[in-house]
Amino acid sequence: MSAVRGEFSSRFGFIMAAAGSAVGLGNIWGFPTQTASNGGAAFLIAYLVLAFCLAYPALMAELTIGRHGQANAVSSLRKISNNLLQKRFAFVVGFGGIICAGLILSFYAIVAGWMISATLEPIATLVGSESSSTWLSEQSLSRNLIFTAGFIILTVAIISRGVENGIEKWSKRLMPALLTILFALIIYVMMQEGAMTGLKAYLVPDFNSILDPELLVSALGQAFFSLSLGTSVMIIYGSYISKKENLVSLGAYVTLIDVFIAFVAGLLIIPAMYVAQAQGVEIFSATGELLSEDTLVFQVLPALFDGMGTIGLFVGFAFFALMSIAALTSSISMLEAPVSYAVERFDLGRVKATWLIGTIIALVSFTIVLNFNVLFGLVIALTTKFSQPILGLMCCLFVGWIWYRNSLLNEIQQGCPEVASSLFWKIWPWYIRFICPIAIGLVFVSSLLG
Ligand code: ILE
Repeated sequence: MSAVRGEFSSRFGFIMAAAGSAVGLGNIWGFPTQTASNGGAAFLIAYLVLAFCLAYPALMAELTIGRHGQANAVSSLRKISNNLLQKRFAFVVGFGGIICAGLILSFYAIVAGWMISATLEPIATLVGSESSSTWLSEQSLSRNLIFTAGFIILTVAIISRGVENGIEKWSKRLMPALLTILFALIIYVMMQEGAMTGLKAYLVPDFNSILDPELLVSALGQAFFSLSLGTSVMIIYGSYISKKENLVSLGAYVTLIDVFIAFVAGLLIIPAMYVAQAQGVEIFSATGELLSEDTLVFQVLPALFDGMGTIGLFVGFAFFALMSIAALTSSISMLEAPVSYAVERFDLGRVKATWLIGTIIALVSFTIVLNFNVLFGLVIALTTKFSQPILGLMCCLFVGWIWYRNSLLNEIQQGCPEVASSLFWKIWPWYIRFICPIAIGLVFVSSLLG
């Protein structure tokens, strides 16, 4: 074991880091496009309810496992296991989450690479370098490999500096930058023609679709993905929280920020779609359905920015910088999951472990880039559709069925004595035992059938 474990130095630092992990492409790209294709505000309401009623309790399960274990995901799960069989199960769940995080990072880095090249493209246009601008804007092997590698190096550089000087310091810088750009863009888009129609579509619910099972399943899936559940990340971030901290309120802040940013991103993306529509870019079919979720960010919105002239260059720059920052704060958490394990299990130095794992992940990313049509969709489906819900479910089973109720509640009570007298926390272990696994199982089965 390494001599001194890292720890977040402040509440604010933890909240920024965990919210940074949660707030990613899932919020700024996934949530608004899902909302637009699933009945607007009805999806928003379902998402809000499910995020607080199901995803928050599951997030608390993962944070509590980590804070109790004060170790990487595998060791933390082992500490609450009572026999050899359970310890084996702990390894499967913890190590499975670590692999899942690494695989998510390997496709996330490719998408983030596109975001960074799209951020640089307006700069190349502004300085008049047409050849660079064309290279940056077109899909090519060289561009994709270079920017994927660049993004992984950036992630490695932050993680190799450790918890306080790496994760915490950079999350504290990047998250406020993300919020500033997001709000500046919203103000700009709201002033354009067509924005109000978009706002109405986003905020006025069609109550007929709110109980549509497909909508509920998508909303729950989105809530779990967005809180980075089932990837060991929240276990490892939980392990860096001091015993004096109030875990209950920390988890609530993270959920609130995650939901808030998804909501606010909707205020940007959905009105922007209607602004684009007003400017003649085709977004919706004659029956009002979103034409394509995949092309929205890389074709529809850039077409909108192009139509704005020079100011569009600045808006495009800000938009893709926002996406790149959101991706970076999530990717550092995905790398921390395997790195913390390697450091503690094999007694490797942090810098060495980070570069080693970063290199392995880069090799996986390159393999995906080189076999894009076959592997890209496959890795996304494997991690987000299968592994995340299954591992998230297993974490709930661990806390609900294996961890002794008293020891579990004792852990949460440290730093939050009110838990002892709260009805919610009396019910919570049952929730984690029955309701969360059933709900996650439902999402999983429906996504298999869907
Ligand atoms: N939570 C992030 C997102 O919403 C990632 C999920 C890390 C796997 O994009």
